[in-house]
Amino acid sequence: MAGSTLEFDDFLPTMAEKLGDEGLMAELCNGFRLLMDPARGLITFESLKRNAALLGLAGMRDDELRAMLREGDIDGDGALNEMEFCVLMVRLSPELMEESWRLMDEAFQQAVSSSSPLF
Ligand SMILES: [Ca+2]
Repeated sequence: MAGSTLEFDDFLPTMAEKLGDEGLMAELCNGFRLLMDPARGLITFESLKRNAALLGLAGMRDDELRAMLREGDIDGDGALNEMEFCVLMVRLSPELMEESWRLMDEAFQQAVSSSSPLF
């Protein structure tokens, strides 16, 4: 890595808030550098697993991460290059967002309907 000292842990969530969906798509493509294995310049299963939390994917299981790699791997080398990653992010992100909204909504409905003492 060519000496970038940006604090990505702090940077990414703030960025997501500020940019909204379309801006986030563009930045997700830039997320390639966060997720790649610096030694290979590719996103591998190991580098994806290590860094998935940066993209809000911390809850994904190993088989889901593998499926994601397989899905994005256009040239079949078992890893994602920058172009493959960008295409995959743009394709997957609406689904991921939809899914997290659905889960949040479900959790909320459950909390309300079980008349949790928290409410
Ligand atoms: Ca590939």
